[in-house]
Amino acid sequence: MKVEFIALRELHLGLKAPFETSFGVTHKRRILLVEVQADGVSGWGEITAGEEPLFSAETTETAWHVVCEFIVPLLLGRELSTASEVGALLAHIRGHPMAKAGVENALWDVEAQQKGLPLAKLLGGEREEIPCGVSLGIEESAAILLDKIDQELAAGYQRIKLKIKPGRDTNVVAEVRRRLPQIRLMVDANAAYRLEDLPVLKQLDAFYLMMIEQPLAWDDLYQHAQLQAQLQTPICLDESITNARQAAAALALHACKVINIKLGRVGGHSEARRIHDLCQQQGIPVWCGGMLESGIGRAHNVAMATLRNFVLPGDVSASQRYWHEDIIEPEVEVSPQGTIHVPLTPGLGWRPRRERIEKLTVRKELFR
Ligand code: OSB
Ligand code: MG
Repeated sequence: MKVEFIALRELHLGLKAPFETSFGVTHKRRILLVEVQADGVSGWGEITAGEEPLFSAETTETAWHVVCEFIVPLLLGRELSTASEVGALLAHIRGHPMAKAGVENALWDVEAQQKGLPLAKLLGGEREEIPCGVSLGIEESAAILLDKIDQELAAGYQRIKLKIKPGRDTNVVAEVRRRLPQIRLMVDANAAYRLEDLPVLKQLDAFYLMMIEQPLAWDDLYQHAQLQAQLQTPICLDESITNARQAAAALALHACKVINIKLGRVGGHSEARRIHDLCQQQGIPVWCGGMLESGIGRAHNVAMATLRNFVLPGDVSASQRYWHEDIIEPEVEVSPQGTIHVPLTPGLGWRPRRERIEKLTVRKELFR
């Protein structure tokens, strides 16, 4: 594959409803799309950086800068035999995994199309459908939240994840558990607690949650290990797992019992697969996280989640939960059984809607 052309686009998509986590409220997404052409084939990737540096250090703006100034010059005009070579070419750039992932993943799409394979197959995925859950933001009241949960369960989703923060945790979870004692339920704190909050976190053990996601600091492993030793509920790490070395350290320290894999957070498909393989060897289940992606990022998530050790329902759900109109066709749909059927066509399996993408684009940079 000779990299002939790279386009970086920023487009704005308003969420159907605001999404609140312990770190803030998101109303609209500033989405960065990477299009890479090699040997006449176009591949697409999405950069999942947030608008503000609240989930991780990256932002839409830092990713734009790093792609244009540092990543494009390394790749443009280069001959690659596989997308898996991109990681080594970018390894000396410290950090910025989301910027790297957007570009690397576009090349995975190119490679899959060139080989006539669905991306899932090229990655070594085995599932024909993937199990889906939903991530629900913090709401004004437990009553509002319960209505949303009812809706999602009726749609077929296999597990419910609730965002929590100090003061909006045990009370809300208790209420949900009272009404719905049987459902597969978990919580995500997005690093809102400290080890001193152990008494509150211990109270959560009473609700037999599947797991508690990222209770402590975004860059911590050691305190999570201390916490896990005192909690019954399995800890799942999200923010802290930025690459396969961190995953190995987390497992060696017993800092978690589950890992959430996000393509952007770990720098793309190659590193995601390394984490997946490591967890599989050590008997640690993984699931695919979400970052309020457009259809492009969502399609990549679906492909990754077909790998064998993605045994738990992820945060990959239907396009229509987020957007009035997505930028791919068809949209990502979820079956009444709470699964997404993996497409069998070459590449991503969902077609980017060029006209709509162009219409939503607020800036673009083209490199030849
Ligand atoms: O921590 O998993 C998270 C969204 C934005 C940033 C971080 C997270 C999330 C979600 C939503 O939980 C997942 C989704 O539905 O895309
Ligand atoms: Mg999370």
